[in-house]
Amino acid sequence: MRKSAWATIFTVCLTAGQTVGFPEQTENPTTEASFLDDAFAEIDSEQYEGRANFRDVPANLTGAHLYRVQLKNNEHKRVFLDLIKTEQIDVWMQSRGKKAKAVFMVLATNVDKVNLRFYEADITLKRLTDNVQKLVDEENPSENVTKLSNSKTGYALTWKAYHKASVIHDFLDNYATNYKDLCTVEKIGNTVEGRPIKMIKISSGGDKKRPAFFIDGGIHAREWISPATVTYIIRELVENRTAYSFADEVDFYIVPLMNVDGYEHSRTRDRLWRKNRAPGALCKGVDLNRNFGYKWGGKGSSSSVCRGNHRGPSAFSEPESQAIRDFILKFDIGTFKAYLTVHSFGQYIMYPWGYDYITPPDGKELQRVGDLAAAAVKKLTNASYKVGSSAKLLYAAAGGSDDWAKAVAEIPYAYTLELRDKGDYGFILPAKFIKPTGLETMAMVQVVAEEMLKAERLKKN
Ligand code: 0X9
Ligand code: ZN
Repeated sequence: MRKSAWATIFTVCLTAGQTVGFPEQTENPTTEASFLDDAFAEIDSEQYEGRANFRDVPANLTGAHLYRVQLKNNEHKRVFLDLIKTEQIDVWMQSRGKKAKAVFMVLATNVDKVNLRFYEADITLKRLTDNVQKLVDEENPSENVTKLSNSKTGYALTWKAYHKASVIHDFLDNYATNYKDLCTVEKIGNTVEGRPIKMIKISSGGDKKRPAFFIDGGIHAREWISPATVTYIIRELVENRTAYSFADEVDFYIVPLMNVDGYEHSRTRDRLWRKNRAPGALCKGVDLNRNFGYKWGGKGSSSSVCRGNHRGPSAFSEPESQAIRDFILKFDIGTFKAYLTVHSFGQYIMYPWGYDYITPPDGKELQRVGDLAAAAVKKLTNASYKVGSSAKLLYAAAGGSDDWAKAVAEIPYAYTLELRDKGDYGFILPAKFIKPTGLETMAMVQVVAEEMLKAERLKKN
């Protein structure tokens, strides 16, 4: 496999025992706040191997509460950290900074204990629901409700419900058949359980060399809004193509559902499953967003197989992450100019680095384009998205597809999108939000594509 120039430089640097590669801006590492940040980043490391977090046994969500909290000072953070370590709470989302926030779930059996602990520490909680199972039951309309669309479009996929993997894949195949000049579908690999990983290329064709744009969805099984939104983008680029002047200038390569096995597991067995379905005697699954091969094994990634952020035995140990790597590296470095990896939730537009609290040399440009995307969304649907580097906004987590895309595949405009919502429903976002989320994500794609094209034109002139 061909190695990029940067990858070679990194290898040389690392053998020399240094951790350089990019000029980096580091935050003061000695403050109390950063001590706590590192504690959060390392929380899932082997020291805290626990039992309640055995995610192979689906949690009983009946009577489970969901809360939002603001961690206003270090004491708040310490209490919160302790509840994570003792596995009394299951964190769905957390952010850093002065207004550090978290959304977390408490199983029915722990509700009283946890409430008491927060009360003693004088921390106010906002309860979002007292029965997570009810959210799950009401999230997705039945197939009967959506069936009618099939006769109109020729495919069963709708944006009124979350659909099974085969319906998503049939939608791609339908486009390959009905839009032969525009769409091609390729199986770029197989999952651990042998399901196909499908990629759709949307391109006006011909020999013209266009900048390429890669989008991955559904790395994390439970983030259903991701594949739903990415298929919405595909539909826009195909059926509503004339609305986007950039569409003919860019070649799109889109994998709407990377973690096919995990998604199916989340649909049928365990709604909150996150990882792939890699086999394991004790626990299954590797977090595919900790398995990519740049700074693999670093902060915020666990070697413990039962953890939600288990990084796997080695970089790219998993067929799902391998498929993405091998597909992208088949092209010359410089072909891809933009990479979006689509997740939920929290409403963030984030750029590298994720592996540590530092930003790449072109961080200002990534911030500028991110700000433009957030402004476009604000205008369109009034939803607010925060923009920044992912480690600084959320937490440090090494092995993400975004960092790999930026550092190794040398894709300049690499972003992670955390879609809706801000935690009212979290991962269990009702299907009625698919359309507005799709609409605003398309606006982000448009801004990134247009700004990337502008930068290309500037380079040429
Ligand atoms: O933790 C993650 O993988 C992402 N958040 S999520 O809630 N969707 O799981 C954030 C990833 C940001 N990027 C990197 N850390 N590289
Ligand atoms: Zn995710």
